[in-house]
Amino acid sequence: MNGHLVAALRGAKSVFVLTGSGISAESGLPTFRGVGGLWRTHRVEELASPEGFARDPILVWTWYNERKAAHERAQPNAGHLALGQLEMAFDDFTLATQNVDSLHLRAGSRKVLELHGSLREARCTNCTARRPLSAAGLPRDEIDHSCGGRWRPDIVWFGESLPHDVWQKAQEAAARADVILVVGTSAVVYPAAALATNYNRAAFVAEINPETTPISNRVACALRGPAAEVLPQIVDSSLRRRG
Ligand code: BV8
Repeated sequence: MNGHLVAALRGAKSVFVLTGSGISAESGLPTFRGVGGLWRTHRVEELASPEGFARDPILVWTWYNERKAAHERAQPNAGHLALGQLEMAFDDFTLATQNVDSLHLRAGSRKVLELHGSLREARCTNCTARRPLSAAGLPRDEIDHSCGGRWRPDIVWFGESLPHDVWQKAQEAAARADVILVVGTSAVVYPAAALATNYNRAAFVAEINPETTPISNRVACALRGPAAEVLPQIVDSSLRRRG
């Protein structure tokens, strides 16, 4: 295990974690851009954009209903659980996730910022109404809302801003962290990817990812392995005999 990272965590007061779909890969959920990734078999513009939704809301809900059902079948893995443990060891801990699968919450993490929303609810395009999504998502004959708007997934699509308060908190947490863990993200989607290395020159940044990414040359250490294997090792080594 990387001794520098363990030492940095042992001495840290503030920890920030950024996760992407890679941390859920070992829960059986497909990533976006890897082999078999969702963006390899689907067209992003048609499915994860306001224009795509306006053009074909039934296609978009069909896709999100399938993903919602997959989320329900999935279980948090050892990587999610390890981050839940790490959170309990620090008063100042923030986990910002790009994932909409709720697996961090199901793993017991509480200090979670969902940068791109979640698939727990739908919201109306025209009014402030919200409704919970069932395990199967939204019935496709209920897409229209009585106010004249349409129910849409409560997530952030391409070209849409991140929720203001969530984004604010994420920037502040990244800026004050002593250690930043970047787990399971290709670091190509902004502004989320900026949290890894753009807000804090002093933090010890570690990337946990089997592959290299555009930020790999800017991190202090890279652990080239699956999150469900690497994170428990990091957490065990760092929390043992921590003062
Ligand atoms: C914004 C929705 C501006 C939810 C997602 C040109 C035109 C238009 C926009 C842009 C443009 N250029 C740049 C932009 C901005 C755009 C962007 O960044 N585009 C990129 C693709 C170029 N960003 C936006 O549009 C954002 N909004 O900028 O607003 C604005 C400003 C002011 C006013 C108005 C507007 C909104 C971005 C959010 C988009 N929504 N998804 C959903 O459907 O899920 S993005 C989508 O990508 C997911 O949210 C996902 O989380 C995110 C990032 O992907 P990753 O999680 O990193 O997944 P990926 O497959 O890519 O990588 C997985 C990694 O895991 C790999 O590295 C792999 O090696 C690793 N891995 C695999 N197995 C494991 C593992 N790691 C560890 N363990 C393992 N076992």
